[in-house]
Amino acid sequence: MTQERANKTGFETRAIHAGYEPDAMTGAVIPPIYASSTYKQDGVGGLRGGYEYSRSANPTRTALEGALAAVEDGVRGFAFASGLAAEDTIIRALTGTGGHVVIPDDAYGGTYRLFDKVAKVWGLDHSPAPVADTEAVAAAIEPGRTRLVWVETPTNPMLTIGDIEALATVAHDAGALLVVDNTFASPYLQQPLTLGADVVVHSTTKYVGGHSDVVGGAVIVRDLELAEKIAFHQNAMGAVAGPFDSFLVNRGLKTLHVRMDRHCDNAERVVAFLDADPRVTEVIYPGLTSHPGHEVAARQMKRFGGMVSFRVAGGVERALAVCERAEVFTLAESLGGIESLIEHPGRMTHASVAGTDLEVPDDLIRLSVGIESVEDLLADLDRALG
Ligand code: P1T
Repeated sequence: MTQERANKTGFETRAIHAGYEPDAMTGAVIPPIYASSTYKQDGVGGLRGGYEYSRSANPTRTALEGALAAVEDGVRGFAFASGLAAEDTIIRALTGTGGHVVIPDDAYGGTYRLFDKVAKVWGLDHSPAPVADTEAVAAAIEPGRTRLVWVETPTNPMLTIGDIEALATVAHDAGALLVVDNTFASPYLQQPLTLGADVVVHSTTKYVGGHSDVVGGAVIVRDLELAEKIAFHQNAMGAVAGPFDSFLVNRGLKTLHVRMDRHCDNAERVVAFLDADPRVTEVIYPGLTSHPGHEVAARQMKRFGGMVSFRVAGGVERALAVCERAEVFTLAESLGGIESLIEHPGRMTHASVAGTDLEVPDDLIRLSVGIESVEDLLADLDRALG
């Protein structure tokens, strides 16, 4: 299928066909792993297909980048060595010293660390604000100085929902850009660029890769001016996804929709189980009508995702014991893979935000609900809760 045609198809068709047409010479249906750092030139500057050196462009990465742009409805996608490498590139490409960014007061601990311990040293200030409260985000913006409004929705790990359309309006009114970390939703459930965001970032390590076998990141933008800036910095800074990793992430993306539907099915069953259990004091899931962001989530997401957070009676000791007793849920950081994971954010993924505005409750447990038999997941949680 031509790319022009692929880009006009449904989500599932784009996930499978966008970014690559069967190789002209061999007919290879899937993008080959081009393990070549450099490319023969037909005379000085005579590049074949624009390929010169694999930091600048590599055909396996190009295929992935085309697919990423297509599934997020952007003009161009970029693949990076990790989610944090993607974030760092956005920060450097779209802000400057003396600038300011509004960040979520609930976000992946590593994202906060990047702003607070790295970008700040180079002269970029930040103000944390609650993404669910558009007015509070607006109040944190410093017109003329704020370059980016950065949000996660749902957030990690509290699953707070921000109204992307409304946040885009307040960012744009102040001359800032809206960046949405779409890692938790995945492009199948939510497409922030279609709601007014300017930049989407992913840790493709998670749902896009989907198999816990690769670390990667992505940036997708809605206009060509932003694409130029990101492209320049991707090449100038060099934190690119290698061809083997690009292959794995692209392979994962092709089944995102089927995996994601099962993640959602299983998460809904897990939520119903936990919600009815007296050993659990609070279940946090945007699909619950009691969740404060439920209506916004229902408007901007196709379904509510595979991430579930909950709090237990008995405080931190009980929370740690539940994490340690689980067997089908593996005790590990990360999320979005086919296997179920359980973790204690306060001591694990969010240890770096202890003592800050982003600190998380110590009786909180985060689940990445996988696609195993749901009965096994429920029995495991029942046993782990003790
Ligand atoms: O780990 P890396 O691929 O560099 O991605 C960083 C990142 C960015 N954004 C969000 C929302 C994330 O959740 C992450 C990584 N998160 C974990 C490793 C975790 O267990 O929460």
